[in-house]
Amino acid sequence: MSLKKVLDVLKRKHSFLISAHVNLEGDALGSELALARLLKKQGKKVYVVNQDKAPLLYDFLPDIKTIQKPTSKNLNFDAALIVDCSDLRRIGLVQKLISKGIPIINIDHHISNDNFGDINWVNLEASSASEMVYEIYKKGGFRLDIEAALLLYTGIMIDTGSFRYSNTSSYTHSVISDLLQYKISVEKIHNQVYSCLPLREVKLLTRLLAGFKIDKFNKICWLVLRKGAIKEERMKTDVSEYVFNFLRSIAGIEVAMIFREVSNKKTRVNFRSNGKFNVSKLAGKFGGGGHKSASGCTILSGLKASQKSVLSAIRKSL
Ligand SMILES: [Mn+2]
Repeated sequence: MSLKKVLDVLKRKHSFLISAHVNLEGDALGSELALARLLKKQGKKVYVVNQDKAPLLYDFLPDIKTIQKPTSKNLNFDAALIVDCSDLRRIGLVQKLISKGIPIINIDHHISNDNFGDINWVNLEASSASEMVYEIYKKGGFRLDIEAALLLYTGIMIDTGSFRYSNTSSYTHSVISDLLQYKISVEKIHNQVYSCLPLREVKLLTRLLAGFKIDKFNKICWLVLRKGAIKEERMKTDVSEYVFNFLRSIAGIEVAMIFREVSNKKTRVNFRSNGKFNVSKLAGKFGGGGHKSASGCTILSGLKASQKSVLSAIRKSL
């Protein structure tokens, strides 16, 4: 079993690079920071390096300030632990820090994972990478503490949409039950993540949402974001979560999407499904990937052409 191999590397090696995907969110952050915490407690040297800055709303997470940018070239480590990534390109610029010969350990739960690691522990049953890091704690005999519990709870909460997506299992709830023994405040975490919007962002959000589109059968809905519609770096929140929550709540909706204009020849598309429709396959048609009910891709065409090709691909398989 690959978890055994992962545990073996964690014990044998002395210094580690840990990274997760670009566009950081709660599961990426929770899993990498909880893993880093475990290793540091064993006296190991750990560098957590991400290409992107964490969204401001995650400032409450323990150890978040220890995350480094991939600028320093002199990081010495003897293994690279990559969490929550379906392929190695997802870590972006952090790739260039990993020299040849350094073993890469792939810890992930995406259906589209391409087994990029020297060791691959890919568990499609896991709700989140954080749930997998929890298993590392348990099977490795490492002791959890309140900080690790908070990190893992946040990661699992984000990836399960607060325990309501189909990836939420009885095991997930048993993990949560254990984490709650560490006296973390569930109410506080939920407020920090979900009730944290500055008024100006709510106003922006309602303005954007007013322009959502829907197909004539009321099954597909989407929002188009022109370049500059959101100054992402100044936002406290990840707008897409709110947009998706809204779009997915329309009765009968099967697929919800956000089209983001990157340039006039490049569009980022994110997909969510309400269960039946497999959006991982859909994203795969455009070179992307993800989960059955949440995925994304980048299309090398403008907003208009991207909408057209995605909509026709959905109609073919609906
Ligand atoms: Mn995840």
